Amino acid sequence: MLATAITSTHCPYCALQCGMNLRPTEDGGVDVVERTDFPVNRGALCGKGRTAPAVLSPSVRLTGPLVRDRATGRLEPAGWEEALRAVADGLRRTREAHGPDGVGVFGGGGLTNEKAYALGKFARLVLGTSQIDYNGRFCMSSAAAAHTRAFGLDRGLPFPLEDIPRTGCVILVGSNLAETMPPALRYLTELRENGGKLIVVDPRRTRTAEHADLHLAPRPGTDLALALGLLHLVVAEGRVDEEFVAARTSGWADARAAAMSHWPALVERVTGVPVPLLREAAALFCDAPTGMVLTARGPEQQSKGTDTVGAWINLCLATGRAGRPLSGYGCLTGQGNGQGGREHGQKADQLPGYRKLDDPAARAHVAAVWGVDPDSLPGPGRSAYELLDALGRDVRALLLMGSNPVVSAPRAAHVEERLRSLDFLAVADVVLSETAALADVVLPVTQWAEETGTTTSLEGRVLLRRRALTPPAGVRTDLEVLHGLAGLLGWEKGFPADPEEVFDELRRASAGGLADYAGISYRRIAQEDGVFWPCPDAGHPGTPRLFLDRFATEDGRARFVPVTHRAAAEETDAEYPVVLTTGRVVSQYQSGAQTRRVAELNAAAPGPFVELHPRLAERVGVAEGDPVAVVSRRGRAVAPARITAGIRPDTVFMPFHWPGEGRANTLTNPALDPTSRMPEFKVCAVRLEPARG
Ligand SMILES: Nc1nc2c(c(=O)[nH]1)N[C@H]1C(S)=C(S)[C@@H](COP(=O)(O)OP(=O)(O)OC[C@H]3O[C@@H](n4cnc5c(=O)[nH]c(N)nc54)[C@H](O)[C@@H]3O)O[C@H]1N2
Ligand SMILES: Nc1nc2c(c(=O)[nH]1)N[C@H]1C(S)=C(S)[C@@H](COP(=O)(O)OP(=O)(O)OC[C@H]3O[C@@H](n4cnc5c(=O)[nH]c(N)nc54)[C@H](O)[C@@H]3O)O[C@H]1N2
Ligand code: SF4
Ligand SMILES: [Mo]
Repeated sequence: MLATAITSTHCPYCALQCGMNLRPTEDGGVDVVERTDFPVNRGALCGKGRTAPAVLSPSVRLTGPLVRDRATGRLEPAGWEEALRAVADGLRRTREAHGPDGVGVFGGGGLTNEKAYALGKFARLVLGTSQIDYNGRFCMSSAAAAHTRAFGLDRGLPFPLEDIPRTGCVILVGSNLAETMPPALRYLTELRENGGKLIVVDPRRTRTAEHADLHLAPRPGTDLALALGLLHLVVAEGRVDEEFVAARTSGWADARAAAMSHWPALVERVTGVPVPLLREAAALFCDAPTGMVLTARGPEQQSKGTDTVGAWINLCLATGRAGRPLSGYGCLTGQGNGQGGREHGQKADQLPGYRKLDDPAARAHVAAVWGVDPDSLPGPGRSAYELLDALGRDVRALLLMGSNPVVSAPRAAHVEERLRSLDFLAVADVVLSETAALADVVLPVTQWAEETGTTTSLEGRVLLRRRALTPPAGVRTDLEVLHGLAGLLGWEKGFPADPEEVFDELRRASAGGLADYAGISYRRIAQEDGVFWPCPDAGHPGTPRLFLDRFATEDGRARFVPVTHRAAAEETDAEYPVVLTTGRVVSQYQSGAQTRRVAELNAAAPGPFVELHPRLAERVGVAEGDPVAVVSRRGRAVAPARITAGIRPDTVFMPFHWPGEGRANTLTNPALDPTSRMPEFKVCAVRLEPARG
């Protein structure tokens, strides 16, 4: 059936959740057309959003279930009944043989709120397992942990993006916004047009850094020292906002003492950022009447990511740049539902509404909504990498929905081997991803334009994606998949396939929690350009700006955390003398499962590369385009050299969007942050070799 009218919705990819309109085409598909009424992007889209309908084509997507044939070992087409039964049997058998924790679940921050909620509920009730986590652990978990520690609540941005152009100074730490959220670059260019200052902290002179008043290029993994060095200067130069510190915070004395051991000269030695630039940054930040620090994956994806974000928060608190209009710390969350996906229970330690699984009151509340005994709910499980590492050992079967860890997990060759060692693997995906290709059963699901559901953007704004066209006959929604599996495993009720019904239950489950959605309805979202949580009741206006009166801690004060610098888990040495860092390019998304299937995007970003400085290239003996081997203690990857003076000579950069020989994650170090359990994607030690012949 053909959709007849234009449908207003949001992009399937990143956390900016740009508004777009979908217009039916003659062949039964949709085109993206401009939607100017959504304030966040005002019609602007990046190439990924513009080309998203290409992935709806049956030529690149899954159109029916696949079940692995025992005789041939190949994935063969199967009916839905057979496929769902095979999954239910696989999960049940493992549970019977190894207990409920023998079955694992892995989710994704791209799943809608409804799916994330249903998946967490499915794991805890139907499977009874504690072994659930998701790819958001690899994304913003360090910022989330630091947020909670300092402010008592974790919402990526405590203010809407529209506040950015009106602040006095922004320190943007390890975000390449110009490539990772292109329409949001406008907020930074408007900031500068208004006379505000922009400081970018990135070991590379990125397209984003090109816009900065001041670019600091620290050695990867040294942001903690950098932030402490700036705090040291703020104290030494008498720029602490003593009044704010006394009235709105606790713990300053210890945090101050910890920072004071980070002398500018020492910080220069650790970070490679010259003292005069440190002084200039501190002065720019303190001279402006208001200011913000925004972090993204650069400082967060480190084995000390939580403390690093904590240090940037300390800088904001000491200078009174928090809990006030046009000031504050924020994290630029990444995935389409990176914010909502971390609130509703697919995280190992969590129940809906950002409740804690080990809190008896939280268990009682959610168990009552679910109609079960609180004691029947399992306890907290393992973090994402620890779960992947346990596959084939004590976790023997896995249901995976919305992630492609064969490409995106750290130490990926090991993770791939763990996935292969499972007794049973089921993957729900829209395409045959590298991970789905390893599965015993592949369940093909509908895509963003074919289903309705909510996402929560990086601003904490709950948005509605609407169904714009009818999916192919052979695919089902993730909610239908969970509904079907729950039924086969004895749960006839409790797993509705209708998204609005799931959302209404989510609202009740979240009521009274930190991420309170109780007052948000599909109708309201549609009328109001989205609603910012917390929104406890239908009469509540929603909360675009947090913390203006008090922080979400028990005493209402923000907590300083005393932190000191420490080295990366893996330092360079004679054998591995170069630092590898990893990240993104504008035309590919994440593991590339979706965007590598779009011709226009592949033309723009055809494959992996190793970005390195001319001096390093000369030392290694490679010229532009030559294959270069990057070797770490985990493995070896090969990709063409891309030579640029915009990167530190001691550092190489690889994007992580591709599988195979150029897979960056073959190299990365799974060393985990002790609090957030974030792997160290942004720092490991490597050596380079020419790979000719
Ligand atoms: N095109 C595109 N856009 C995306 C995505 C995508 O895959 N492709 N993914 C989305 C998701 S899920 C996310 S999480 C966001 C990520 O968005 P970003 O965080 O902007 O992306 P990254 O490229 O991972 O890292 C940003 C920058 O960190 C720098 N960096 C590396 N090491 C360090 C370090 O030690 N310190 C500092 N300060 N900087 C460092 C890198 O050079 C890089 O320029 O993007 C979202 N948007
Ligand atoms: N080296 C390195 N590695 C990294 C990072 C880095 O900076 N460097 N960044 C990390 C970060 S921040 C992230 S977020 C992860 C992301 O890495 P992944 O978790 O692999 O993310 P995606 O590639 O988006 O994978 C999503 C998968 O789910 C499918 N999918 C999309 N929508 C749906 C849906 O609605 N339902 C279902 N069932 N499937 C769906 C897609 O087709 C795709 O196969 O990578 C991490 N890995
Ligand atoms: S910036 Fe993000 S949300 Fe906007 S069009 Fe691009 S991928 Fe989609
Ligand atoms: Mo992410």
